[in-house]
Amino acid sequence: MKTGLMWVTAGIILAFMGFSANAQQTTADGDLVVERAWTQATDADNSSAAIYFTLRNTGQATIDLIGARTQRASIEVLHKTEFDTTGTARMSAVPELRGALGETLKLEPGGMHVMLIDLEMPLVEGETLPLRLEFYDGDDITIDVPILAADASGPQE
Ligand SMILES: [Cu+2]
Repeated sequence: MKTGLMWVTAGIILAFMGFSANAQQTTADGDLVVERAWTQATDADNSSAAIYFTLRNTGQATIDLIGARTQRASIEVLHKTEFDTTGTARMSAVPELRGALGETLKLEPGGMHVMLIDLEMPLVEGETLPLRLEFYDGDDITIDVPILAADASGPQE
């Protein structure tokens, strides 16, 4: 009985940790901290999604995010949204996102993001999406990205 209760309690704590939009996730060597990860729910008509988070460089060197991987999509690319002379938003692939010493990279709507293309199935609000971030120095970190409402504009403070 007691063991069962412990597992239930642990499950509840983990569920809260997984769902907290502002949960911090840090690489093993402590060189960077990922915060405020989120994405939007998608429907069957939309097979792509953008993922946002902030990346805080807490180490002694420049960090270079060079890729992302998830089981949930066929293709993952680093994207940047820029506005052309007519004010139209255009996304283009970038080879890396670089964060200098002490810098915080903000991936947010209208700017940098991780683009998931060809989703296996729609992203459901309330669930989380595991996403592995890969860095030039060989570091990697798997973050849990909370899936917010389709019209969400970011995690609540
Ligand atoms: Cu994009």
